Amino acid sequence: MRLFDTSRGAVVPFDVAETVTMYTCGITPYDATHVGHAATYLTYDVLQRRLRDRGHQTRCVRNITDVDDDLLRKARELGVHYLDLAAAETARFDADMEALNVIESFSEPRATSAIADIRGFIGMVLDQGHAYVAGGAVYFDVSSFANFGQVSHLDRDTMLALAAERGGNPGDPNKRDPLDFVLWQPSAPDEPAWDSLWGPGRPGWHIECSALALRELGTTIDLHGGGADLIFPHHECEAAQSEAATGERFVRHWMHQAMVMMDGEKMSKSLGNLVFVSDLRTQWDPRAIRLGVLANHYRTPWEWTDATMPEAATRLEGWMAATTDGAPDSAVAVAAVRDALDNDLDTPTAVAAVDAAAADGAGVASAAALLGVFLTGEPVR
Ligand code: 5CA
Ligand code: ZN
Repeated sequence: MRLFDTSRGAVVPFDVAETVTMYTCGITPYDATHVGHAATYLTYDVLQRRLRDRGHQTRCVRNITDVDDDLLRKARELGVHYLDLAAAETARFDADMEALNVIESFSEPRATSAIADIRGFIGMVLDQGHAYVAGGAVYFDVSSFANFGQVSHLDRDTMLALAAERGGNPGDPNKRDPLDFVLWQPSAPDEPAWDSLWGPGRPGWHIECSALALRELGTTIDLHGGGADLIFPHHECEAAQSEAATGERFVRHWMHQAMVMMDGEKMSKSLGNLVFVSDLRTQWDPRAIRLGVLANHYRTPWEWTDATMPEAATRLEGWMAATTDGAPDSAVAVAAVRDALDNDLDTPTAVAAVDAAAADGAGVASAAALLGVFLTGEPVR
């Protein structure tokens, strides 16, 4: 199997042992799940299905960011406890993932479950001389880590611009370098705070994923995923602090889902150009939602339009119509889907192969199942 690796910038062999360890960045539960989130989790779902088909076991951890600036702001606006908001939105997310038949995570740990792990992890980074304490906060010292840039390969100006845009607060006067990032920070008066050696506070964003990956999967993981919007700063910072803490390689393979767009911009909660999975589910078969996403390649940004769902529903009908009692199940389509998925998870080619077999009147239940679309019998999760 070959997959594009963000860090190496090329499609490379994905060589793994029998058990494959994966970590994908999960949701910040302050609003409902949109199609962009769903695309990310469907991509790692299809990857896991093919790995299992190839005889591997997969362990995919997906965190829940249940303490964070956006979540705290929304809870404040609504006048509810942030953990109540997080629990309600996590339950909606779980229902969406179940409807889309996304394989259950190996574990789904919440950031607030990891405060002790995070404090210990920050201690490791400090002990190794890669962090400093200033103003009740702990910062990662980017100048101490020669490999900063190993994931994103961005130049310093681009890093600074992205850090400013994505909550990195480069103007913080306590920082020695504007690219330094926070591992622990003092909480505002109405925010949750936990005791620590550096004063009461809460974790920085990146640290939860490093601490949880280490706790749940160990020092080095086979594959780390998430949307391409996380390459910098989130994944770059994760890699730096994890390798600074353990002295070992953090991730063997970085795989990123390109952005799903709407009206020419990244689909996002903050811009409001979004389509919620829970709304789509009231109108469409969830298998068609899955097909609407998988008709696009994970590495190319694509636009969600009004035509996406009708096209996907027509496709699903065609597959179902071909898969009637007595129609032979197409072995050609199964082989073509496997080949396409092994070639950098080329789901559009896989979907087209199933279309072709169905158009010839062959049954496509086995081929569709490789994509997580169950035309007959009970769905497998
Ligand atoms: N909790 C953090 C990660 S630790 C976070 O980014 N949460 S999120 O709710 O904003 O996004 C959840 C996942 O969906 C992330 O992997 C993110 O990269 C991905 N994502 C967000 N928007 C899109 C989009 N428009 N297209 C594809 N993936 C997206
Ligand atoms: Zn993350």
